[in-house]
Amino acid sequence: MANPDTRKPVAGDANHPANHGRLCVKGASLHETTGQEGRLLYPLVRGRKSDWDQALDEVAGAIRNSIETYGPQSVAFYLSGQLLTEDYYVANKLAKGFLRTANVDTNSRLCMSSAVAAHKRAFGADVVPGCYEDLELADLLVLAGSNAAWAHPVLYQRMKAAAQEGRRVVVIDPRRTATSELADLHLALRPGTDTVLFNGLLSWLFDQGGLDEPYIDAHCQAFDEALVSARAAAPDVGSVAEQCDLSREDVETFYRWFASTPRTVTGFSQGVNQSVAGTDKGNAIINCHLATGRVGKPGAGPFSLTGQPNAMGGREVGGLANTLAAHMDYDSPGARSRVAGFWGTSQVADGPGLKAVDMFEAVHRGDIRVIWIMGTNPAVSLPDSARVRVALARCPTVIVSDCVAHTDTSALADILLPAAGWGEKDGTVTNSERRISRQRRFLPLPAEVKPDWWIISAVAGKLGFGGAFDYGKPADIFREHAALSAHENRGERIFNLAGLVNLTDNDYDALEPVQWPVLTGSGVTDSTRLFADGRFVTDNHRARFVAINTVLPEQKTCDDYPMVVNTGRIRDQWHTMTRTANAPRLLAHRSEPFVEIHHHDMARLNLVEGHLARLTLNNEQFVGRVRQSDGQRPGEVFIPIHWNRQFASSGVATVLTESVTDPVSGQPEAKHGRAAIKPFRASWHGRLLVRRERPRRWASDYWCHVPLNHCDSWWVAGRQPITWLDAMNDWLGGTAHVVMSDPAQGCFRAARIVNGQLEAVFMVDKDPARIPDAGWLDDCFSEPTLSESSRRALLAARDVDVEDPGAIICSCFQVGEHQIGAAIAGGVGSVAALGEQLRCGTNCGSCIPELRHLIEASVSERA
Ligand SMILES: Nc1nc2c(c(=O)[nH]1)N[C@H]1C(S)=C(S)[C@@H](COP(=O)(O)OP(=O)(O)OC[C@H]3O[C@@H](n4cnc5c(=O)[nH]c(N)nc54)[C@H](O)[C@@H]3O)O[C@H]1N2
Ligand SMILES: Nc1nc2c(c(=O)[nH]1)N[C@H]1C(S)=C(S)[C@@H](COP(=O)(O)OP(=O)(O)OC[C@H]3O[C@@H](n4cnc5c(=O)[nH]c(N)nc54)[C@H](O)[C@@H]3O)O[C@H]1N2
Ligand SMILES: [Mo]
Repeated sequence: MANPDTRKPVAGDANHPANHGRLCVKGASLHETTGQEGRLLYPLVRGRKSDWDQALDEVAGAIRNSIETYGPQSVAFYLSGQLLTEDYYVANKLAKGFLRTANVDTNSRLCMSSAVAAHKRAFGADVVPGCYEDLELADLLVLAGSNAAWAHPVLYQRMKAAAQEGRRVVVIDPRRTATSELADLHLALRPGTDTVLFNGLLSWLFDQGGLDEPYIDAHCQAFDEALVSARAAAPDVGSVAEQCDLSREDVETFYRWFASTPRTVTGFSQGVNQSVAGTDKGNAIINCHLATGRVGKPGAGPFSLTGQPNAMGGREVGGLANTLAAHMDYDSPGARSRVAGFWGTSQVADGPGLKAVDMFEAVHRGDIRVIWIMGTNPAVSLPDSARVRVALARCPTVIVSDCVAHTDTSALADILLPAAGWGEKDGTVTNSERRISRQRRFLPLPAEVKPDWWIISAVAGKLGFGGAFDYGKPADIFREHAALSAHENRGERIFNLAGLVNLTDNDYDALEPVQWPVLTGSGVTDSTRLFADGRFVTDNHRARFVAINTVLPEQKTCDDYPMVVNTGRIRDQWHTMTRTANAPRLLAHRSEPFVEIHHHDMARLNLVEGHLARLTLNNEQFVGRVRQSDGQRPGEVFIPIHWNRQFASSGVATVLTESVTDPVSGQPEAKHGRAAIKPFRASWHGRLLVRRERPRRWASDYWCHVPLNHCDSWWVAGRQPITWLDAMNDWLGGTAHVVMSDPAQGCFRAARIVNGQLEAVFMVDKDPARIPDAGWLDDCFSEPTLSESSRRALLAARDVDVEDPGAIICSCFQVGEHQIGAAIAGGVGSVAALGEQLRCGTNCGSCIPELRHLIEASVSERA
């Protein structure tokens, strides 16, 4: 937990072309997560504190022994889009160039690999043709499988601000999201049916004369095959409507708008990529853009919205198992010898390695015996994560480089290496529009912490490859990376940083954000948009239509597991929350795992708002708070991906998503799990607050850890009744001083005060809705001596003289639902007026959809 007051707040860079200085609430809270608390500060070997020399010997020894005994493929690297390009480059080079193992993959496999594969199929290379400005210039913005309001909030603010007269937005997502606020048309399609919708669009464009035939003739190939497949799969609007479970009118409206709007951008994200048909979905979208000649033009193009800070950089260095390096695949002509010559090695891996899901299966089987995981938390994020944990537990040597000490993956590591985190590391990242930005270090490296590139290079040195890994600083690596991209590149490879090869150290430090390709001299081109001239990077320079013959995933639900499980992100948490959970204000929006479900299902299944529900699949379970959401389709639930075993008893979403992958990209299906659902029958619910660093002895069937500003807290619940007076001292870490017990109401409250300071509070109720908010109590923990009035108010859990703000809606200014409700009741009728009165929504803006929703709800209630 951070003390927000001791660190300087973070500000955006007003000159950066991507955000113009705007930050989302996670970015604006970064300073609360950069402390040393919870950090991994020194190497650990089998649980024992170690030093670098010994830890590096252990890593090098394990790799060497495994290669000698079992061959190079027994060693695997699992990398991440959290790494900087320089880190990534060095890891890829060591594994593929010197250890001769092709088993290098990255968490981008779970994220962008379907988009990568779709780009390669259509354009000949993994290229996002457009840029962010296109999302502003578009007259029709289609957002497919993207909740940008929460997942790309800064870009979303740009899209929103750019709404010019007549601009339309279509959101394609099975559930209503914060992003649908922007939608003129929301297509809540049956999950997985995007290929039908876009196949249908292609055949409709043909029927209606909406094709750009000259463009197709001059710049594309294989159109006829694509059209035949589209017509077979989606012959007419009626068939599309039926398969996608949409109304005919809505489908037709979308098709008409698409046909009549030259400036159309289709932004797509995980609702497209994370699917058994992810690559086909991507190509079905790109097909429609090619058919209308809308690629790489201002305000027109398909636009893959990338997730991680540096997913793109990882794609550029070749971190995916099927690529070699610098946008060259193993089978690109001459690639292996070119790369071997450049690196000065004869040990380049022979061919593509195992993709993430298969890689962990090979670990499970015992074929992979050493795995080095850097900057990712696969015990939480891979599908069927229960099996992934078994695989890691079985694996003879698991090496984990992370900046955080306790994660679900580090718990299974034999060797733990302390890596530098944001603010401490130095290098470059690339964003969705191919823009390379410097990330500059401004904090010292704490304790024994080292940057990832240093750790990997040091292991390379121990293995005898020091000459090829003799890097003194990130600039050395970047120049080499740029040089490889330009090496023997006469325009065949569009990823080319020739213009950055000769950067001096000072140039590198001062590097301004720049989009690739970056060519030199007379070859200088404008990299803002690519392919505008209709010349692609396939062999014959024509873009390829792809025939989409996807057989729709058969209904995966069954009598035992009837609910469709959709998983995704929430506004204020990042992935497995190893860092965002350190900022208490980021937990204020949603503090617990939850299940969003339609009220018809709630009624049918006896689920109650605010109580707990239990989702099960095989022997695994997910327990979360029930949230009624009529933006859910009946029969489908949405659960967040962020909670893990460090923060909740049963909050891991991936136990409900099975290891099913896209046949082309290998990307796992993460949006379409299945489960049985029931109320989690608790005889009591509680909230425990404890001053930090105190002994805690308690156990409950359900718990969820919520760090607060001045204390630690847990939501708890139990199936069996407990005699509170007996259990109390254990739970509070000593004698309770203030106690209130009302067994008839199932209500119990206790607090412990030591030397005048609040030490612990426990609140129990059979109805969780009656448990008070912890905000006021949290502040009481900071009082050096608890005042008499606070003491009296302890059991009410709030200062009775001050209004209770309610659940926090605006994280930036900590404005709660009750305050907003009161303002609306008092006549405030717009988001702007709310902002004037309470400041909510005036910083990052990501709560605006919820503010608008509250205003609308109150209007419709009054009506
Ligand atoms: N707050 C926050 N922001 C983040 C992240 C984070 O952890 N937290 N992570 C970053 C990363 S790495 C990524 S990859 C991005 C992801 O960004 P997004 O892809 O926007 O986020 P998700 O919530 O994973 O999924 C998007 C939507 O896909 C919908 N969906 C599910 N099934 C289907 C389907 O069959 N068809 C369609 N069309 N839609 C479907 C879901 O209902 C969901 O609303 O976010 C990035 N930004
Ligand atoms: N069911 C389901 N599963 C999903 C998804 C989904 O939508 N649904 N989304 C998928 C997607 S798109 C993604 S991107 C993944 C994300 O899943 P992960 O990659 O597993 O998630 P993170 O929490 O980002 O893990 C990053 C880890 O790296 C550490 N770290 C941070 N910075 C550094 C650094 O500089 N160096 C090192 N060595 N370590 C660092 C963090 O502490 C953390 O432990 O999850 C995927 N899994
Ligand atoms: Mo991602």
